[in-house]
Order: sequence, then structure tokens, then C-alpha cells
Amino acid sequence: MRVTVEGGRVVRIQGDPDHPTTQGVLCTKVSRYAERTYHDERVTYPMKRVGAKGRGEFVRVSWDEALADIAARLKQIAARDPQAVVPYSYAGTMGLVQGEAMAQRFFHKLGASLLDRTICSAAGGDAIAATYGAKVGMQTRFFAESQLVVIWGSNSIASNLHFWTLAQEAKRRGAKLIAIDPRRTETAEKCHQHIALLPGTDGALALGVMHELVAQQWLDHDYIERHVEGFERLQKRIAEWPPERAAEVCGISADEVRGLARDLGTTKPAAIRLNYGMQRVKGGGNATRLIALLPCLTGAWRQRAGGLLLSSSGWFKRYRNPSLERPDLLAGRRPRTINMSTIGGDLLHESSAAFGPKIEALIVYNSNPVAVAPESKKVVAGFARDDLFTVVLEHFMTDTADHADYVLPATTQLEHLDVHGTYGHTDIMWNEPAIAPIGEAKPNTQIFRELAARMGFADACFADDDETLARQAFDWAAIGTSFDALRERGWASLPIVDAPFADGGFATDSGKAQVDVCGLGVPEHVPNHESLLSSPELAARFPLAMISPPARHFLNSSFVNVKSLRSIEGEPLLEMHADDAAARSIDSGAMVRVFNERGEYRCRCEVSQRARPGVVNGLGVWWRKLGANGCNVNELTSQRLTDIGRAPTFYDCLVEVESCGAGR
Ligand SMILES: Nc1nc2c(c(=O)[nH]1)N[C@H]1C(S)=C(S)[C@@H](COP(=O)(O)OP(=O)(O)OC[C@H]3O[C@@H](n4cnc5c(=O)[nH]c(N)nc54)[C@H](O)[C@@H]3O)O[C@H]1N2
Ligand SMILES: Nc1nc2c(c(=O)[nH]1)N[C@H]1C(S)=C(S)[C@@H](COP(=O)(O)OP(=O)(O)OC[C@H]3O[C@@H](n4cnc5c(=O)[nH]c(N)nc54)[C@H](O)[C@@H]3O)O[C@H]1N2
Ligand SMILES: [Mo]
Repeated sequence: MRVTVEGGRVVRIQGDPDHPTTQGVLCTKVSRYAERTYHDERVTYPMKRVGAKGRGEFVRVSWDEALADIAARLKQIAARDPQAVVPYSYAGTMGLVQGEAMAQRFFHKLGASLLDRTICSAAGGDAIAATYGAKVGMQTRFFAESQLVVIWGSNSIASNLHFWTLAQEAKRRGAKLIAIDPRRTETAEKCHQHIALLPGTDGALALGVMHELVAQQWLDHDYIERHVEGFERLQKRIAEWPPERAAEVCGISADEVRGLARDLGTTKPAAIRLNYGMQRVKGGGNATRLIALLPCLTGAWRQRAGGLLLSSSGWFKRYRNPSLERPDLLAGRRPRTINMSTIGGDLLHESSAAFGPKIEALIVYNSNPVAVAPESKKVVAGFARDDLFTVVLEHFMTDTADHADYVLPATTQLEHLDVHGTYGHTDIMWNEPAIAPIGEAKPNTQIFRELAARMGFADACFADDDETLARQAFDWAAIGTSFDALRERGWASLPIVDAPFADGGFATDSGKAQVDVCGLGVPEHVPNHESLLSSPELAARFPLAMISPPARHFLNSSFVNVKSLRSIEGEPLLEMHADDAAARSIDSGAMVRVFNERGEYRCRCEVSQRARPGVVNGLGVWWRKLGANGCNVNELTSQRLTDIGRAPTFYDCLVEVESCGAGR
């Protein structure tokens, strides 16, 4: 990002034209980052709650008063059992400094519960790591040279714009683009082909494709022989999945299955941009493992523009300093782990031998769980507990902040220093502060430093300033650069070979891609928790599958309050196919009740070609308080977890819809 400052104020934000992936372009959200930063609803001083939880009634207090009281409360709770204190954080900022560096030092020293950060990518991430040994894959820039680009479970134009630029370049050079997505997204409509399968059926599709690859002899036997472990065991499973069977499960035609196999089996180079949309269902882990094996069976990895990319984060992990967050401060204690995806249920849990102590305090930073976590009814009931002490570090009065005892004003990326890895390209990014903090806002790091001091944590590491933390983040020499060079240039590329698995060399113990992973077995198609085939009784009452992918102009629940972006989105929407609407006498534009056993969500229904029959798209993630009945799509999602990675199943959710009458 290039930020132009005049008189101490940001006047312009643009993409860095010199950075190869950015190419001068920012997505619609981030290009409004100045509007967000100077928003007149920024939280600019510490606040203490005076009204009931959730009402959003607060008074201004000084930093001194807030920090002294928070430290006193945490000390009291920790004296009984520090595990009753739980940190809750995720993707608000993904910077290594303002993310976990100082925060985790604080919680490790305290002995607080650990947090399993599963809410986004754990199913697919663990599945890729099980197959390839690490969360690594193709380098994004080589997608531009591919002759086949399969965009699988991703709306790149909305959520991964810089990748879309590369896909378009490939298209100009003659590549075929295929989108695999239940929704006819902005991206799907610009691809040559769109395979609109039912949610949670990607594993079946992959198996059907494998069946055809075998039948047509499109396998690369030499590559399989040398670089895939356990292929024999997969063959039996593949035999069970002729394209007709896969097609029936996926709700598509057998020709679509065969055609995908032909494209993957006969095009070189062939690349798959797998993304996280397809793993938010019960079988997300198994499906990812199956798809990850496709380029191993066809030998697509032989070329640098062939293979697969889900995430590049594993490349960064190789060079990260594992002690940045100072796990040694646990000093032998082994606190229990809370899964962030089940925070609703966990907040309502009493103490027990299996669970450990009841959660008494929650410190939230970089996240808005009341809006983004599944099964809101439980989440809200948990956050509304009068005996829960909640501190929220935020820019805005989010749904979560409304439930806090204290809200502490945090700085934005324009105001603080940071260093970032990515999960797409493979450059480390430097974040230089551009302006002074707004109002009394402080960086997350500084808030945890001051809290540590008040708790009496005397370890020298609590005095590390942000620059020191950034220096500690990576092994610069191993990367082949220096911290100062990064700071000077703004980014530094990791040293990664062009075609990492051209001759095998996977990050597994054997160096081979793994079919049969210890403890997981041979991958298979795992049907949804909720679907016509797996839960027919439930489907009789709630016959529509609901997915809730992000609205194009929001970033999860961030930017929902940025007026220029919200006015483009308008209001919360449910997209529905014309046949499903006709069957329910729903007119386009009507207000509808979307419901299941977990709750009821009211929003506007748009009869839309973006929805396939049987599937409705509830675009997210709106702030609850802006919803017609004070909630968002997560009122309907469940806390059930995925097969691998203990991740949420946002897109595995049956609902029914009825009209509440026009215009309401
Ligand atoms: N504009 C915008 N950009 C974002 C974000 C955002 O909220 N808004 N979020 C950021 C974050 S945190 C993340 S994790 C990434 C996510 O980015 P991606 O992983 O690329 O996923 P999304 O673009 O969210 O798209 C998910 C897509 O998967 C489709 N889908 C849903 N269920 C299934 C299924 O069962 N199978 C298949 N094949 N497809 C399915 C949805 O219709 C949707 O189009 O994006 C990042 N970028
Ligand atoms: N139904 C449904 N639910 C979903 C998803 C979905 O597709 N459908 N997507 C899921 C995914 S992929 C993800 S990653 C999660 C994301 O969930 P979250 O990680 O909670 O992400 P956001 O909703 O963007 O909220 C981040 C919050 O952090 C704040 N913030 C930003 N920067 C800073 C900072 O430097 N300091 C502090 N203290 N605060 C900061 C922002 O103001 C914002 O309120 O949501 C998940 N929830
Ligand atoms: Mo995410």
C-alpha cells in the first residue's frame, strides 16, 4: 500500500505499483481504508459499560482507570485458575506484531487458556498439510502461464483480486478458466465454464474425476510411482465412484465430471486455485485431501505453472521465529485449549473435569465473534452473561464491543508498525505507520505491554518495542535478506524454487504426497451434516441448503460500517433461484423469514441467477445490529465441526424460507 500524507492526514491510498503482485491495485474495501480510519464512529478513548450487556451504553474513562480495573479483575480470576481467562482473536489484522506477538506473551505468562484458531482455514489447512506435509503449493505468479486454471471454491474477484489479475492474464494467453462453486459468482460468470455443484460435494466430484482419469489412462504413472505414497489403497475407492454416481451426489451432469477430468488430465500446465469456500462443510478436510491428490495423479506438479495452491502460509512458517510469542513463558503449565469456533457453547459451559473451569474472562482483539462465530444464539447468550468479564480492543462499536465491560481503542494499520506474511503470494510485507494514532488509540502491543506491567509481569520481553518484535519475527539471514532491507524496500521475497514438487520432495517424512495418512485413513467423500441425502428427515422440514459467502464489499464483518461500501451492498440479502421462489410464492425484493431449528433471520430476498436450485446464498457477514430482526446469517449456522481440523461448518446448513409480505 502507498499512503500519501499531507499535514499529518492521509489524503490518498493506492496499491504499490512496484510490488509485483499488487501491481498498483487495491480491492474495493482496502481502497476505502482512509474513510474507515477517519470514520466519525471510531472508538477514540477507553470506555466502560454502564447499561446492560449488548445495549452499547458506555461512558468515557481514562486509560489509567481502565487498565487498573482490568488488571485487578484478571488477577482475581487468575488467582483461582488462570485458565478461566480466554483470549479471542483472529483476522482483524494478520500482522505478526499487532496479531499475537505481545498478546500471546501476555497470555502465556498468565497461564490463560490457549485458543485454537480454527474459524477460517483449519479443515483445508490441516488436510493440505496431511497430504503435502505443509501448507504450501504453487507460486501465484505462475498461474499466469497456466493453460487451465480451475478456481475451486473461491470468488476471486471479490476475495482475491490480485489472483484474478493473474487468471485473466492466463486467459489472454489462451487458458481455459473453470469455476467450481454452487453460486454463480462474479468470478464464475467470467470463467469459460461454471460447475455449480451442491455445497459439500467436492469430494465426490474429485473421486468421479479420478475415476475418469483412470478409465481414460490420463494418469502419470511415473510420477505416482515415485512421488505418491499409498496410491493402491486409493484405487479401490476410486473404483466405487463412476462419474454418474459423482454427478448424482453433486447435482450436476456426468458430462461435467468427465469434462473436468479431460481438462485436468490432458491440459498442460494445469493449475488449481483451491480456496477456503469448499472446506466449510463436514467433509471439508477429506474433500481437500482428495483434490490435493489430483495434481499428483496427473503429474501436473512437473511444471511450475501446474499443481495446486490453497495457501502459501507454510512457506512463511519455515522462516518464522517460533519463540516470537514466547510459549516458554508457560513454564511447564499446559492450559486447556478452547476452540474459537464453538465459543458460544463454551461460554455457556459450567466447570467440569473434562472442560476445566467455567470461562470467567474474555479478552477479544482483532475479531468480532458475536457477528462471525456460528450459531449466534449461543454466542450472544454467552457474551450476555453478567458474570463474564469481557474486554474488547477495537476500532468500532461492533456487536462484540456492545457486550464488553471495557472497550479499548486500538490503532489501525495506518497508525501502527507491523510485518506481514500472506496466504497467497510469498513476499513478506513491511507496514510503516503513516500517521499518529487517532485520539487516544494505542496499538494492541502497547495495550498488552501496559497490562503486563500492571499485572506485575517483569520479564524483559514485555519491554520489547514494536520494531524489536518485527525484527524477531523472521530469520532474515535464512531468507537471504536483512530487516533493514525489508524496511527500505517494503517487501522481501522468500527464496522458493519455481516448481517445488516437480521431482517430488514434498514436506512429508517420506518426501511423497500421502494418500493414507496415519490416523485419517484413505480420503473419502464425507457427506454434509445436513443435506437431502445425509439427513432426509431434517431436509423434509428445511429443504434448502444455505451457504453464506462474503458480500463483495465487506471483509468478513469489517467495513460493514463504512458508508460508501455499505451503500453499495444496500442491505442483507438472500439470493434464491426462480424455481425455489415460485414454489414458495416469493417475489423478488420481498422480505423473507429464513429459519431452521437454530433460529430465524429476516432479510430481503432477491430472485437471482446467482443461486442454483436447492441452494440459497445468504451474503455475509453483516453486523447483527443492522439486520432487520437484529441478527445476521450466523443465527442459522451450527457449531458442528469439520472432519479434520475442528473447524466450523458455515456452509453446511439447511433452512426453509417464507415470505413475510412485500416491502416489510
Ligand atoms: N471481499 C472480501 N474479500 C475477502 C474476505 C471477505 O470477507 N470479503 N475474506 C478474506 C478471508 S478471511 C478469507 S478466508 C478469504 C476467503 O476467500 P476464498 O477462500 O477464496 O473464499 P470466498 O471467496 O470467501 O468464497 C467462497 C466461495 O466458495 C463457494 N462455496 C460455498 N460452499 C462451497 C462448496 O461446498 N464447494 C465449493 N466448491 N464452493 C463453495 C461460495 O459460493 C463462494 O463463492 O477471503 C479473504 N478476502
Ligand atoms: N456465516 C459466515 N461466517 C463467517 C464466514 C463466512 O464466510 N460465513 N467467514 C469466516 C472467516 S473466513 C473468518 S476469517 C472469520 C473472520 O472473523 P474475524 O477475524 O472476527 O474478522 P472480522 O469480522 O473482519 O473482524 C475483525 C475485527 O477486528 C478489528 N480490527 C482490525 N484491525 C485491528 C487491530 O489492529 N487491532 C484491534 N484490536 N482490532 C482490529 C476490526 O475492526 C473488526 O471488527 O469469520 C468467519 N465467519
Ligand atoms: Mo478467513
